[in-house]
Amino acid sequence: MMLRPTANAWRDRRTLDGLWSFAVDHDGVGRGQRWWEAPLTGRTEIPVPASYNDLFVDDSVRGHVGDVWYQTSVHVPRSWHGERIVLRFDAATHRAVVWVGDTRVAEHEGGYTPFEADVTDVVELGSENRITVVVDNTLTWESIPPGYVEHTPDGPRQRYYHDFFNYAGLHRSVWLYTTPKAHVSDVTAVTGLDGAQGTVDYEVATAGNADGLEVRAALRDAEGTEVARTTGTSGTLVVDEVHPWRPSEGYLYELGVELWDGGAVVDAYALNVGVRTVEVRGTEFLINGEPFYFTGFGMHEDHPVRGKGHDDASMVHDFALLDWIGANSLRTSHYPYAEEILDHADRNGIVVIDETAAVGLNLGVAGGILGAEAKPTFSDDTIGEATRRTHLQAIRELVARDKNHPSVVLWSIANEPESDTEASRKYFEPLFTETRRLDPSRPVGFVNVMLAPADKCVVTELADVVMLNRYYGWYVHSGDLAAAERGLEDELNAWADRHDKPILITEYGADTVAGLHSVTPQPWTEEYQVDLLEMYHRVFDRIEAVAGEQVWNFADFATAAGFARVEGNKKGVFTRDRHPKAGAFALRRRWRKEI
Ligand code: BDP
Repeated sequence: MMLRPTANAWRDRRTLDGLWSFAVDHDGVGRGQRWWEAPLTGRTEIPVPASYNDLFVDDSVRGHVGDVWYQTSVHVPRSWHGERIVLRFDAATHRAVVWVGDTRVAEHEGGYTPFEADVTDVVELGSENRITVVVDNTLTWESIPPGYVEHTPDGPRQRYYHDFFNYAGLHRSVWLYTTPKAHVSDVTAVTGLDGAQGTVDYEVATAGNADGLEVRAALRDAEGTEVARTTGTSGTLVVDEVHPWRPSEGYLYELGVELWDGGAVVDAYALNVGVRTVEVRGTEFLINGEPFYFTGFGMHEDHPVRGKGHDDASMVHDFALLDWIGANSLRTSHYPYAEEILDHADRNGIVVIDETAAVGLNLGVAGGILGAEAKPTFSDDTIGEATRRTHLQAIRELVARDKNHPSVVLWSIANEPESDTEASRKYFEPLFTETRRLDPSRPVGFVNVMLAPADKCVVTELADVVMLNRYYGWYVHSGDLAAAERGLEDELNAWADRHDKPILITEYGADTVAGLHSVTPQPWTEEYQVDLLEMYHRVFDRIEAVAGEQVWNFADFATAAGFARVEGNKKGVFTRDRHPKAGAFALRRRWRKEI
């Protein structure tokens, strides 16, 4: 529904990234006192994009629960007169309200998908415009991910059921951009392959009195040569001798869409398209009709100092490490990542499992481990109808944003929810139905937790693939890899017997403190991480239905404080600053087949 801002002969854009004013609303008074009506007092400066938590050496900011305020001012050029002007946030975690001057222009729930406001009639052309955003990081029973606030004698504390730090703020870019009044508002491209012939089925939505205008679509190859053209708001572009998008080879065409009024183009938008197919057949996951075996990681958007703030330098480096280690895929655990990352995956042929922020919908044992109170998962007082509405909206926004990325081959609608109760099945059934309705072209799955094995899980039968996170040798049979190997193999065989579906191992791994060594099998050492990974690989290679392995995690990452976490989760095969542990070399040997 929401095309990314672009600049061409008909459109313009400017980023609002940089230093903004910032105020933490410790007493929760900003909304009542209408802080958007004046310059923020205190005037701390903050970089956008970044999480605010780790920037200031102040635990009351790091652990703040509630509102923080961002403010900047932007000059809107006079030359934009007559255009439609839009203010867009690539993400505000977890919810935000936006004002331009004194006018409230946008409000959004959900920390990892974009939102925007048409501000054409609000901005003053040829002058400075004040933009104020209040960002609320509170997790509730109505948010995705869920959580609750505990009121303690020392103030409010955010509790949650997922294992990564609740970073918040403006994590991604902010844009002011224009489109013509009559404009292309959405493009959907679904590709097909038939021998050497490729097809691009496209659909264009228009807005702003565009009825009666003609839509023209053309496809150009990577050299810029036009290979197909047609007219109409929807249609099929056919490419002979197509160059498909393939894992490890991100060949892209450009789909150019133009809006014509009589003899003139009035708007144009260009989209990268990779021609590929995805299909699940029996226990095989097929890309372009060929069996694909996933190698790679569950990742996190997580870095020192800026937390979940997107940064191109880190992205390029992380992809270079994926290439070095021989990974062909990643999962956007446990929330939609910045769109820049999907673009980069498209171009580099990295296959993506695209996940919603529905993590921690499991308030039993898992909650206990993470330091939040164990409660019934699905109930009127916890995860209920309101949560599901937010979850549905998160799925809609994810599919709308990412539907055109060739790298995205599978939707993951939740990570490790409760899935062994009637209530869980009732909760998830409509979510699967809606995801398939929104995008019939991709398989849909969810990630199963160890507490719901094959004979107990009642949600996996709704999914196209089996996705499993398993911790034999870590949370169970700790330090005993022989017992772990038997446990893992028995369990995977049980899954393979019950479901005729590909099994993707979406998590396996061991916490490892870089530099810790032992000649006997000791959890937390580098040797143990290597031994554990190699044990899993032996088992995977013995079970035909296993169609992929993604290690938990690519790199160490920040979590809430807890007795099982050493300055965060240490299951990375790279440290948080991206130095390899021994496990990284072991994976490289396997995945690159180099001795
Ligand atoms: C799984 C979760 C992941 C955790 C991991 C762990 O999916 O987010 O970080 O376990 O415990 O339960 O390391």
